[in-house]
Amino acid sequence: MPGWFISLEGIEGAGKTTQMHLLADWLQRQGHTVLTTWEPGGTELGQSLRQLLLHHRLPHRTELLLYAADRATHIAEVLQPALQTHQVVLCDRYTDSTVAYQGYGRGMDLHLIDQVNTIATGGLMPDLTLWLDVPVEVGLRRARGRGDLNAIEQESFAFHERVRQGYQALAKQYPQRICRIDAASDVETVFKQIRAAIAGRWREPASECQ
Ligand code: Z5A
Repeated sequence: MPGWFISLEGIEGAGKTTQMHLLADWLQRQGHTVLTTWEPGGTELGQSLRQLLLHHRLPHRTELLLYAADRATHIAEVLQPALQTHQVVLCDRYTDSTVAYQGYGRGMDLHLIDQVNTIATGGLMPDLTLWLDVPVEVGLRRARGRGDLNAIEQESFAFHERVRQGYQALAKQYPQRICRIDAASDVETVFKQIRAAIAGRWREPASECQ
């Protein structure tokens, strides 16, 4: 397999990080070289941006541009080099997070967000996006069970509902790229769906997930 780019998306507590590590192990056991990474914060500069983004209340445009700066750096320093050397890249959040959180959550103009995403990515999009979908009450219960809440986790229930609706809209808009995974069940059941989605995509690269 040449370089393959898979992003994992969803609201807080959807299980992205848990599933990304299971998936990395599974792919490695099949002989693939796998890189796991995340946004915001997948580079040294990104770590500083992450601190600003998650621990301060910033004006919305500032927030949007900092996510874009994090992404442009991440692509140049991490994603492109890995894809060029034929690795499988698993990325915890990417451009769909910006659409869902800044667009649907914050209510920023979706066209503006697309423009900023295009500038940041130069058009690099995942081959496959696994959208781990959970009801907001389930995701927040899991995330809040861990203690300290960051600025976004402290947003209202309605904010997180809008974010989830953003993912629903994206999945409808890009059915070939985005696979909805029912992430409300136990870890192994969720992982089984992910393996099936990936196997389906390998068999039929142009197929729709839903
Ligand atoms: N953000 C943005 O606004 N715009 C952007 O463009 C980008 C990001 C790129 C990043 O935070 C924040 O940045 C994010 C959006 C914003 N919002 N917040 N906050 P983050 O990276 O720190 O947080 P996160 O991505 O939301 O991660 P998370 O809360 O850790 O969720 P997760 O990775 O999906 O879940 P997890 O860590 O795998 O699991 C959470 C807990 O649930 C943990 O205790 C697990 O053991 C448990 N878990 C996992 N799966 C299950 C199942 N299936 N059943 C039961 N329990 C489970």
